[in-house]
Amino acid sequence: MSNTLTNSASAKSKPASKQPLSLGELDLPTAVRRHLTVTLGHFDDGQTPGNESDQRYLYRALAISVRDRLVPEWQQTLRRMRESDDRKVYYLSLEFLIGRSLTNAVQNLDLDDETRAAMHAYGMEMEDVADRELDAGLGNGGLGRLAACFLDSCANLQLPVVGYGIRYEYGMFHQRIEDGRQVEDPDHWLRDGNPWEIVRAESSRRIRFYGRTEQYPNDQGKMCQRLVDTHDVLAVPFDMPIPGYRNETVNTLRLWKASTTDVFDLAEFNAGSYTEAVATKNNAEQISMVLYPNDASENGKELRLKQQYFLVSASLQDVIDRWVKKYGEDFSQFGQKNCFQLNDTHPACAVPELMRLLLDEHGLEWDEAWDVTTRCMAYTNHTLLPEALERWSVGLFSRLLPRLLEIIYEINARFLKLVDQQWPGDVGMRREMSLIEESDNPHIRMAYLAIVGSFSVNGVAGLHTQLLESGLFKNFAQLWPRKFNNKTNGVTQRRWLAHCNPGLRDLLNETIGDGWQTDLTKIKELAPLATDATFRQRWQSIKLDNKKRLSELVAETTGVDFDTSFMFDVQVKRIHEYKRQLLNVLHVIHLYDRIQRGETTGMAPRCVLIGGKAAPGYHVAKLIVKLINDVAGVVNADPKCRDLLRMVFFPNYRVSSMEVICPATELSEQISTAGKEASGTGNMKFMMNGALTIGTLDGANIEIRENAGDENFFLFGLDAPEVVETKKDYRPNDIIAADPDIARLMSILESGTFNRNNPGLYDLLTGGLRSPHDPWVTIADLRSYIDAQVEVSNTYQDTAKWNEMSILNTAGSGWFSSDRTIAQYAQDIWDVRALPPLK
Ligand code: B1H
Repeated sequence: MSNTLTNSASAKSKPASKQPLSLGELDLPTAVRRHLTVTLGHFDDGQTPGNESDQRYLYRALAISVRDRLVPEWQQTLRRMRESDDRKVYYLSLEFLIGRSLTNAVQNLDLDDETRAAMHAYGMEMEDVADRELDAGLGNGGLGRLAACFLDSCANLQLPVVGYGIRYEYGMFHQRIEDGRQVEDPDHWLRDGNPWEIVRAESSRRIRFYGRTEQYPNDQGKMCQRLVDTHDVLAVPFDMPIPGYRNETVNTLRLWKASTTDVFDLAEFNAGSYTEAVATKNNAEQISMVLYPNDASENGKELRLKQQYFLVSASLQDVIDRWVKKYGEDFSQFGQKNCFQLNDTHPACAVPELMRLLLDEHGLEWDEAWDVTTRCMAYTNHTLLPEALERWSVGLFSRLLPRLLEIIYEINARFLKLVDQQWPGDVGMRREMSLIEESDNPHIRMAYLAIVGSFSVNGVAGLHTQLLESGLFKNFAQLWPRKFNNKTNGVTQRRWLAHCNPGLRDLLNETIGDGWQTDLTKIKELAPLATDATFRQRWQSIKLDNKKRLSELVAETTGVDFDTSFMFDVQVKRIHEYKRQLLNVLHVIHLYDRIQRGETTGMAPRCVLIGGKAAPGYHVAKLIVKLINDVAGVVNADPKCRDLLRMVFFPNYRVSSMEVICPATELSEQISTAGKEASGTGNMKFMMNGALTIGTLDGANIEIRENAGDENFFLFGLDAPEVVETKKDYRPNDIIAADPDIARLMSILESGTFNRNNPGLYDLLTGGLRSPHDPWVTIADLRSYIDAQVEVSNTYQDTAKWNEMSILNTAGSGWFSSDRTIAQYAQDIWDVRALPPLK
């Protein structure tokens, strides 16, 4: 058989295993055709793929062809990793919100023109084929997307970093709106297969749950601990390539799938209960079945703790196994050569689990093991919200992970001695700082466990880190001031500017060169062009094209007509009370009221878009979704609003929708209660794409304002200390009564304008707004917000001014590249450098 896949000249002289495989060097059209017909067995008549299913085949054939091109560089990078003795980093995260991979790989491999041409042969545009890819939605929101941006930047900087996560069978649920309400459908993203993963069954790990600990004498007669009678689950790794930007580097994201250890249990099989034995398989696989959709609230479910331990144990065993193969049982250098970055407390079991592996499986003494552990763990905190701080019941923990609990108790006992030295006799301090929160139902404080076990603790924006040090972790910051540091979040400009906004990308490349794609500080060279009238014209026309693209998507998904001559005013993010989508709605009701009263002078026409998912069990958030839909319904049906106001709830907001939304946005709503949003990252994507921000002094907004210039940011509301002050004597009803605009909009809302057939529906929301205990002090910020929106309106009508400000926002966004964030992690925390090329 003639083999077109190998280089025939060298095929003669080399043994088969050494023959270079040039599969990736087939020209793209041939590769696609081959995969379509041979790999996927699809009938290819060379005609335009007529239906959706044909297009899905074409997508898959293209994806595999592009993946083939990645494989040689991927293998090279793995060899570079193996051969290097430098320190390596493992990013442990329960979430990686990757989104789509095809277009990212095409861009990073510089295959745009080839791909386009190959698809034209099938009468298809590349974008339409790429649209067939389902998002890998293995995350809730900001925290998961940050992990994905970080991996991109690590590959771009050629850093020796591996991501470790869970291969959820079902990702973030699909959101559908029915009668204005959110309905959740499962997201079976793997149903067509996943061309971006390679299973490595040979590297599976055994994970042990339940059971009990037992003392036994080892070979040297030393008494040791071991776990017996455990229920075991297998962790099977699936690797995904993370391509660097045109730099011959492809890093790895390793995702674990849970599987049964044996096809069936022999004892049970012999006892005749074959079906029961096979059914245990199902049980094991539950662990990686579904992503928990509770952004920013812990839920205490046993399955969630199983997921956390499953990820942590599999990943640590993986790293240790490779260590032992290379360096033997000498762990003295393990801490210097490895670093585990914990993405929030979700993987905080890594601290006691590494201790367990070193003590029980590798025979280290406590002090040695603790020294190694605290040299390689680093913890990132992502939230100050008390309801999101993880605490696990000691009872649950002792059943599921008995040995880990023993180790946590020992860590705590030793830690409390230190507390006693620092604050002699201060029992209050002991109680406050203990890793165990004592009560009838004691709980483990996972954040404290992570702090005690790590050499670095960081927040995700300047204000957030300050608040951690002065509030939540005050005692720990006093004890270990040098552990605490800030790493302001960032986003990758390659996905969030170059890929999603090709019009702007081309304009930037033409005017300042393309260096910004790998060094976003260069984007400041744009600033002088802000006053150039011709440039501003081009800037505006790109925005208009992007608005047309979004407008088509909005029409397709909701039937609402977004007029592209209106201002596009956008708030997309998870639905949460602290993010204050309600404040946005109150402003829309105010505009509606003005329109009803004919008081429209100076009002710039707007299209208001709100999108985001509510946690399925978060009743208030779901009610807010319903209200947004109901207000939109009334506004869009009112002829008086037609020329001034449109509103839409954008369903199933996800990574791939943000790629269409952010380039088209003109006004970015970042309106959380000050002190509540740790950082935000959507705010950065909008800024890069030239949106102006209306926002509070919260999270990274503060740094956005500093970098854009105060005059190019619409600031409103209380700052974090003022929020604390306000809460001491907060009387929203007085504010409402004293302000006619606010009184009117509240009465419109409370009189049932938006819930004609459902009286009382929104009482929970209006009652909350009027409550002196409203934690989000929405009414306190409303006047200031309305006034800032008037400013926005006025500015928008001065097109030249608006464009100038827009350009200055993009020009000021250099700080918000995740390349900068990751360079700081690499320098200050990880102490790692770029991988050297192969010798
Ligand atoms: C953030 C979360 C989060 N903070 C619990 N905390 C979760 C907490 O499934 N859970 O249990 C999931 C997610 N997510 C976000 O992190 C912050 O709210 C944002 O402000 C920040 O930008 C983002 C990335 O740092």
